Amino acid sequence: MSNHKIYVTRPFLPPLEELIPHLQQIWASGQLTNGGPYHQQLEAELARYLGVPHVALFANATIGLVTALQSLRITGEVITTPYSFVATAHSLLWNGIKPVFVDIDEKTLNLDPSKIEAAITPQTTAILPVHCYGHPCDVESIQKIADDYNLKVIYDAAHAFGVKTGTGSVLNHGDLSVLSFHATKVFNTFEGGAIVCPDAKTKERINHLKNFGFANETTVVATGINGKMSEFNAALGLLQLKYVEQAIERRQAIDQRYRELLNRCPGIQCVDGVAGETANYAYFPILVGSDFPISRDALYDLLASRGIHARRYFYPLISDFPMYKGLPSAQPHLLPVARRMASQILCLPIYPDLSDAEVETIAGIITQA
Ligand code: T4K
Repeated sequence: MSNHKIYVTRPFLPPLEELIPHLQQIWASGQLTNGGPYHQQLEAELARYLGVPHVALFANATIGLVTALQSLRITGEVITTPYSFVATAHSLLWNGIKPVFVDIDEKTLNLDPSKIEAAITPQTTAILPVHCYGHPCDVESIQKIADDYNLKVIYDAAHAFGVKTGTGSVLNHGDLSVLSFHATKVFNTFEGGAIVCPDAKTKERINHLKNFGFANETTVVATGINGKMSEFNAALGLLQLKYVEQAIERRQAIDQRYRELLNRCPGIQCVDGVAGETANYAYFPILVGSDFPISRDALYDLLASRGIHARRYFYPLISDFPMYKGLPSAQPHLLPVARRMASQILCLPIYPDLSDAEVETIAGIITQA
């Protein structure tokens, strides 16, 4: 294993020979994009699999987020988390919206609902929470605040493919949810994403927005973008869907093995899911505490020196990047929990092809550090 590199993730791929007939079909039809048959089929099958009313496919989640905000005419200020991938906040700036960062909960690492109200101003129009690592936000508390203040809720559900709570798919909460099907995700179409929509009318509006704003051949109803998914990506998605349960089961086994090996390691805390959650095991985050013999960054370097490329998702905080750090809500003292988590977090490799022996090696390096 010494010269074999292990990354934080490796994409799941279906058998190549299963893709060939679909490529032949695409070649024969000449329909490469713009809502072709594979696109329509994947939208229908995903809605069924995920247990959601409607799915609008996208080229990636970032354009999905930008479009979701545009479709609800969100303006002014939006409350969001600093502890996420930078695309979350970028989607606000792309719409000319001011992000207002609110601290996270130390257990779930998601937006802390008890801190949202204090950040609401007359300019606030929406909340953009993230189901970080796929673990559900406190959706009930967030909805209560949104109802009280008449705010929209758009979930960045990039990590939350297939995640359920006691009431079904976590994607059914809020006004819209946005999924990512990037290569690094539990379900991938190489690049891709989707907006989960509550009704056909909303989906129709979103379909216009992702197709330059065209409502028909001659009518443009909005400043839309090109956010469409191609037939290639959609055909691949249909194949991936056949294997996704199997891939999640393998992830679950890896998660369990890491926990057995690391749970009693002083200074290491495995981030837990939320009670009642059906998880997708998208990530395996650990917190490296001050009682661990070496720092988080020293552990990251130690693993890297052994060919294991863990990742510090999410460090630095979004609020520390140059285009955000001048915002009043980005001041470090306002975000103490997010700051502490960003300094302790390390996401360990987890993906279906990771072997038990590799998991044991990784855990061994950590416990012996
Ligand atoms: N919101 C949230 C909360 C997100 O986490 C993301 C994306 C988005 C929105 C936006 O979604 P998209 O617009 O991308 O659909 C990666 C991904 O590029 C990004 O999609 C993801 N979140 C983020 C958490 O992780 P990087 O810069 O860490 O990727 P990279 O290229 O370093 O890949 C990580 C490891 O994965 C590599 O070391 C090796 C492996 N890998 C990666 C790729 C791309 C492969 O084995 N094969 C591959 O093709 O951002």
